[in-house]
Parts: sequence; structure tokens; C-alpha cells
Amino acid sequence: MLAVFGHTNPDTDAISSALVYAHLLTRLGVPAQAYRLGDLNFETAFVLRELRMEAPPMLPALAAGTPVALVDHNESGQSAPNIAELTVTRVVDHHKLGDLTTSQPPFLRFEPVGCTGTILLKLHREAGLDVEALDAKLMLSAILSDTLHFRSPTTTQDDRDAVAFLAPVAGVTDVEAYALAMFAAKSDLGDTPAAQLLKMDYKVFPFGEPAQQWGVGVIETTNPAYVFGRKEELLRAMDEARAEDGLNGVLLSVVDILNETNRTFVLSATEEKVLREAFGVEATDGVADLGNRISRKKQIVPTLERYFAPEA
Ligand SMILES: [Mn+2]
Repeated sequence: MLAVFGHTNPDTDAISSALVYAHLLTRLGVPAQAYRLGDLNFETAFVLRELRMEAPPMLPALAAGTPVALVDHNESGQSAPNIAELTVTRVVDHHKLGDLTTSQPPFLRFEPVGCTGTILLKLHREAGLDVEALDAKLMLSAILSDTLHFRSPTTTQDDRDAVAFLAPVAGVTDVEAYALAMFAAKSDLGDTPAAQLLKMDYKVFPFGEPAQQWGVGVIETTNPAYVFGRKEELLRAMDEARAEDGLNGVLLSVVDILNETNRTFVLSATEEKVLREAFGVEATDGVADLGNRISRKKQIVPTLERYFAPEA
């Protein structure tokens, strides 16, 4: 049985794509089981409740050599703890290529689109398979989540076409209303501990040579005032993460989904200097205004990569 999973601190695409790809592979004669690498965020929990579906189980410890398929990620730092010992046979992803290496030739499908779900719809078509309603709603939800319903600059025409195709199959008549319900669920953070808020949508990236390790978190919300009300707690959680995980820096961006703005918490002089030199922005009271740079994948990480890259 092939184990299929998305990245740690899973988002709706990481969970949906594991479920959909495992089902697709099984239909194609490759028995597969979806797993997750962490707790569901509130948006993903809402989507699965809507579908009356169970979350995939947590990935158990896998013996060296176990065949696995990765979706929605490929960097070892965002994967199973012993990914280097596992046999990666397939990857379906829409992120930059990281440090993945394999011992056997794998199936790889990467496309620069807004969501893994968009690629999975293509895989259905290419296999000549119809799309079942549950899978359609999972892929639809993932695309709306990753592209913030086309607000993100990562959005491509393929994502728009996929949503137009999937919505009727999923039985969603008002796509914007459904997207807003997802974003509201994601923003209803209640009394979630600050350390958990920080890590909800959080990835660690190596930058430069020798590599520095940076934690880059994002809180996408329709209620930024709530997040700013917890600024001091979040800065403490960032400081703890930096110490515990041995990081060189930690950034946490608060993305206002509806107004398409990014204000980023600035932990210390280290982050302040990087934001000034890489993005040309100044911090005031521990917050830097990154304007409309709302995509970590397309606007934050590439700029940091260029900034930390060794001089040619
Ligand atoms: Mn994704």
C-alpha cells in the first residue's frame, strides 16, 4: 500500500491532495492510502465537515525503504522525519524544486499553477477517469484555499478553468460564498495558543550557502484585528520557535485576505535588517508593511532566496 501525504503543518491542499491522489492511484490499480503530517487547520476541518469525511490518519513511523508518494511539497524539511530513508516513487507538486533526491527513477509531475488540486484534475482527465463528487469538492476547496479564490498572484488560468469545471460536479452553485465560508472558518481562531497559531501555516526554508534556516509563517485571515490583538504573544512564540528549532530568523506574515495586504511581525534586529535590505521596508512597532505581497511562494520566499544567495 503506497502511503500518500502532503507537507507538515498541513493546509487544505496538503490534505485534499493526499486524499484525492490516493483515491486516483487506487482507481488506477496502485493501492494507496492518504495520511497527514499534522493537525488540521480550521479551514480544512470545515471542508471535511462539509463533506462528512474523516481526516486521513497521522502518518505512522515508516520503515526505511517504504514506498511513498508526496503531494504539495518536495522539500525534506517539510516532509516525513525520515524522508531521506523512504523510497519516493511519485511527487505531484506546484512548489519550487528543493533538495529531493531518490534512489530510483520516480514519477514527477510539477506545474507552476496555483494549487496541487489543479494538477490532480488534469491527471484524472489524462487517465480518462470521471471526477467523483467528493473528489471534485476536495480539489475545488484546495484551489480556492491556495489561490484565496483567485486573489493570490499564484493564480493561473488553469486554476480558474479547474474551478469552473469542478464547482458543478461538486454541487457548489455560489463559489464565492463557499470560499468566504472557508475563509471565515479559517479566521475563527478562538483561543488557539499562540505557538499553534504561529505553526498553523509555517514552513522552514534553507537560504544561502552555508544555509541559514528561516521559519516563515503566514496567517491568512479575514479578521486581522484579532491577530494583531495577540501580537505580543505571537512575538514570544516566534522567539521560542527560533530558540527551540535553532533558526536564524522567524517571520510571521498576517495576510488580510479580503484587502489583499501583508503586515509582517518583526522579531528582532536580524529580521528587521533582512526585511529592509531584501524588501525595502522599515519596521514600526515590530510590524513591517509588505503591501500586496500576499504570496509566500511567489513573493516572499523567492525574494529571500535572492537576498541570501551567494554572490555569483
Ligand atoms: Mn498547495
